Amino acid sequence: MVDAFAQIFNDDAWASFDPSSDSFTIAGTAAQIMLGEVSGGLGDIETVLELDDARLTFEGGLTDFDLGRFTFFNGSTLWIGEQRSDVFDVLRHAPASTHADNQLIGLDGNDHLLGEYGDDKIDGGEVHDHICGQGGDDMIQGGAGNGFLNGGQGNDVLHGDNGRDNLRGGVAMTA
Ligand SMILES: [Ca+2]
Ligand SMILES: [Ca+2]
Ligand SMILES: [Ca+2]
Repeated sequence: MVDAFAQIFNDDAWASFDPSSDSFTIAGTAAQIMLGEVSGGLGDIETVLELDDARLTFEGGLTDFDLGRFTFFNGSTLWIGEQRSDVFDVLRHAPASTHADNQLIGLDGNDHLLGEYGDDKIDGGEVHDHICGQGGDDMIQGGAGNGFLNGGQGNDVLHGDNGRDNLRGGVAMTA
């Protein structure tokens, strides 16, 4: 959190912090941010949130990341799964974000992830994930393991990564 505060005070153009609610407002969409784990000074895992050249660092890994503390531009949703098989469908689980550019991170487990009309960024993580970007120009990453990736409509970018993947850029599938 020390790093986070230093960054906020140095540059409040991209992120602002509300101490009364202990929450951050990010001046970018959930799909625009880069989120990843790094090892901190004492070998502890930290999560780094980056937007362009600015970054915030938080104690703990992605599964410890408290999503409730963040608000992203245009009502977009950031969602991170557990280390098991998760289902996340933007239309069902984040209906206010169906036209926003969302980011879904499946992590471990056979995840079933569905974007909606926005330009979504979806990363299945490990094992056999089933991902559909639906409308919009989506960025889809299968991660390790056999995946089923479907971009739906729009100019999508699909990365199968390791494993035997089934990639489809064409028409949206029915959920
Ligand atoms: Ca989409
Ligand atoms: Ca997964
Ligand atoms: Ca798409």
